[in-house]
Amino acid sequence: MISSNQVKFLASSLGFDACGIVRIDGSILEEDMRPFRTWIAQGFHGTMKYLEDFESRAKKFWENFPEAKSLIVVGVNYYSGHGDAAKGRNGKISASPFPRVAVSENQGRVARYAWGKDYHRVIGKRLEELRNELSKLAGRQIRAEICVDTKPLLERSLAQRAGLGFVGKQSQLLSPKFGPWLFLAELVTDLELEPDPPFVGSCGSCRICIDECPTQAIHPEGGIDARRCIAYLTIEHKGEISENLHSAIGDWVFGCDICLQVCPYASKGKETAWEELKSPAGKGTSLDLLKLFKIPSNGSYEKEFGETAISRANRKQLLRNATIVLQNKGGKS
Ligand code: B12
Repeated sequence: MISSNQVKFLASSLGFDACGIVRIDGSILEEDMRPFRTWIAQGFHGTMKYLEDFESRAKKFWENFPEAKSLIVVGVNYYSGHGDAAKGRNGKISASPFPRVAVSENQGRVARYAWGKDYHRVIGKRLEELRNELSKLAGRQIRAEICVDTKPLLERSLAQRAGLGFVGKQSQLLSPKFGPWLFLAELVTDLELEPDPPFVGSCGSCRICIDECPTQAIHPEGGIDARRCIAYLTIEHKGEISENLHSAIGDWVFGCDICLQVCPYASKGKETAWEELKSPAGKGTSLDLLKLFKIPSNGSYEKEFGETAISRANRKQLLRNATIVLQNKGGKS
């Protein structure tokens, strides 16, 4: 029988920065689903239709894996370099001590999670290695489903249950060791493993992220209205962006990190050992906006950005974002 400590040792030797275990239990999955249901019912998911059938997909997923016993939740530190901090609504740059590096003229800011290679593939590959090593250790082909965003799992709640940190008001999993700069991923396995105690923590009375969000997307009790979130608007939303939100988008051409940067936990950021996730492996901290308009076709766009998470937005969306950022920059000078 494999112990949880053996799993954690293997995960750490493969480079995972955090690892915890959750025992699969219908009642905890149902408990996590309740706030999710309310969130959808309130329409906070905007046009992310794929979240509407999340619950039925989750039901199918568990029905197809009746022998599932444990969830191995891993965290991957993606913090690298100081990058380009951006100011929030009230002018705060960051609670962290990192210096501000301005994004130059004609450049649009990219959220940190997309600086390097696409994390879905990078982490997915390493989880395959973990699965193989666990099979060797178990002396049988274990069943383990890999999840990096791709399965109907509420990853942040699971990470809190696995003891990796707590869900902050900006709805990010905040790790006491890595702050908000942690990707989450899971192996759902048929291994019987000793679970970890859930992490107990909260933001207390801190509301910096709420006050600093330029579009007021964060609710006073925590949680996001995606329809106002710059990350949603620039990545997930396919149509026009309401004009009254344009100026708040500032110079963000893809994603947004303001509610992460201003969080007191942001200062926990330390250089990742995952070279694939650093700027040189991808497109880096910012994009040349004028160059974007010279990309001749969707095919060339895919060639340019296909290996990075930026390709989650299509060419039309990125050009829409670039137009808004150029207007914002023009307005300021
Ligand atoms: C849809 C989605 C989005 C949407 C909606 C975001 C949202 N807040 O839900 C948009 C496009 C806006 C988005 C943006 C970003 N995302 Co996103 N996203 C997802 C995705 C695919 C699903 C999330 C989901 O189900 N949301 C629905 C809501 C209801 O679920 P939830 O917020 O997790 O809520 C649960 C708990 O958090 C808890 N809860 C909710 N609110 C609160 C508040 C408090 C105070 C407490 C205690 C609990 C609590 O109850 C809920 C039910 O269980 C996940 C991957 C996954 N499968 O989980 C990645 C994921 C959440 N995203 C991630 C990242 C990195 C980002 C960005 C930072 C990217 C960027 N820089 O642009 C931003 C951050 C914006 C933000 N502040 O949330 C990471 C977060 C890692 C982490 N450390 O938390 C994830 C986990 C992907 C990954 N595999 O690493 N994302």
